[in-house]
Amino acid sequence: MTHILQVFVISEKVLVTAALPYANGLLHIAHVRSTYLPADVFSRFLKATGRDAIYICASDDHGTPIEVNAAKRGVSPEEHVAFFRKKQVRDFKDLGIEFDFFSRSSGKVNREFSDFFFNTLKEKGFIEEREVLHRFCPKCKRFLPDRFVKGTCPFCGAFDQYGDGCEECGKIYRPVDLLDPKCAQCGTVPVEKAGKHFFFKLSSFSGKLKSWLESNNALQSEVKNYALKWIEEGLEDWDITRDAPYCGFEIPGEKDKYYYVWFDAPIAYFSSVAQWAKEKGVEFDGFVSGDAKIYHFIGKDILYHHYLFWPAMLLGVEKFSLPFAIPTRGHGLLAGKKMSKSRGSFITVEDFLKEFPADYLRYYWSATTSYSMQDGSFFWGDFQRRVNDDLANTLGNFVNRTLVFVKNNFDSKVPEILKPRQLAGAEKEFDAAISRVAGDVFSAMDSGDLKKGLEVLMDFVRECNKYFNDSKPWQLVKEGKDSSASVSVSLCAKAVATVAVLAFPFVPVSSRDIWSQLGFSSELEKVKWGSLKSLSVGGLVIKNPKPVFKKIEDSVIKKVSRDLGGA
Ligand code: B3M
Ligand code: ZN
Repeated sequence: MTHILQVFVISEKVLVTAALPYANGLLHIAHVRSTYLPADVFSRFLKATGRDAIYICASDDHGTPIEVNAAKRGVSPEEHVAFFRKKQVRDFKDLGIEFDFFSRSSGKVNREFSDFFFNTLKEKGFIEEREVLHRFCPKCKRFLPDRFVKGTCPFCGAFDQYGDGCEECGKIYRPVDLLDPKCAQCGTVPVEKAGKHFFFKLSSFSGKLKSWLESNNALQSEVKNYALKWIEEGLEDWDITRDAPYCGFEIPGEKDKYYYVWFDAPIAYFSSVAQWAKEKGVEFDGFVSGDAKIYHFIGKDILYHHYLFWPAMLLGVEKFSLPFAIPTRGHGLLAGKKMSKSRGSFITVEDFLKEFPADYLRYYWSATTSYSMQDGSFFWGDFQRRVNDDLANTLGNFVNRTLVFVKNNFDSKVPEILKPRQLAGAEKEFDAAISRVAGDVFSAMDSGDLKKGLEVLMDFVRECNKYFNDSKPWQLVKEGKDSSASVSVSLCAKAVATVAVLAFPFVPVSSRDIWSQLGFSSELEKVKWGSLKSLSVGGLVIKNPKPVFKKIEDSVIKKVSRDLGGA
């Protein structure tokens, strides 16, 4: 196991990405759970533990739904994308999701990268032209790609599935494979038409993908098994072409043919890094090739694309590193139901943040989302309980009682341990616990288990409260035992500082508040976990202590569950 102090001196380059949100609607809180929040927590953690990490994302500006929705709104796809992109950027900012760079998949650099991938794969014989049948709606007078045709899954028989893949069994297939097809817009039974398309020869990568999956221990075995099963069942070559009208990049040298959105979207991970590197004046290669560690955070509905298509493209191009890990989490549900716009059951980030601070949502999802494909529900009652019990009564309470005690008994100045002396008994144990906690949280989080990391931290906070109760500093003061009182209080203050540093990836705004109430003027985000051992709090002059978290009243929960939905 790597020790935290060793990590502090390594400066490996790490690229963290989050699945690109379609610029085609408002972000809802389920998106936050599976992808943006864990990636944000993890990249904050990496930076705080001495890694040279960047967190990159972009808007996904392509695909048929964007083209159709833009037409419905009577605007151009560019205007449509710009409208939603702007709102998403605002929501991310309000949530404290801090990208180093947020690009767009429709940008010039991504077009260049996409053409590079296409041309390279074609030259190497991994892309070939084929004459295939497509579904065409005679009433809407258009080809029916992906989500524009609905029918029965050819693999598992699930009804009412889209043309690009099955939500029940997770398999990806072509619209033409779907049984009992109907145009998703008008319900007409489509006809078949022949046309020329480009195919990426995914099937020729089966062996290489298999050995990559099997040899990579940082991939979750649960997810890996899905991908391996699909390889075993036989991979189909992948149609990467879409016909006009389509919102995407036109394929060079072709007319009315576009790259399928899933071809250029993952490429935007790298083209965004290139733009970031150019703006920063740093080297691009180090984050995408050689020893670079690449983490792609995704929701489980897009694992086929990330565990098979994208690595195969990389294996074909032979220029970049393959993903080190692809942290995959399950869906966020609203009281047991899938949050989705089409089903009308979702809470937007915008609406949520009108009612509660971002840290409350960050805490709730971090505390309830396991590092697995398991779905998890948002429940208002559970949310209220966790905010009130964990944040207000446990974390907030420990911070506040410590600071108030310093204010009232030590003239707002955190005491130095009066007479330097050996710590003994409970003092010694608590001091050891303070020194240990960073390493324990580190071990959990470094393996990707952010929920476990938070649990370890919250257990420590409970231990802090217990120490405060048991050491009874108020009684020590009353009895004139100043030396013991100052030991107890300075240990608690050190624990408060440690908690602020370790909680920062999860609840950054609240952690900053704690840090500054404690009297630090330095920037919390610059504090490395490896420096915690030498952190000194003696002599800090605390600010007027205020509760960091507010409890949520029952009446508020009643109101929001009525207004925003859920249970
Ligand atoms: N734009 C969003 C999704 O399917 C899609 C992700 C692209 S990641 C390269 O969740
Ligand atoms: Zn199916």
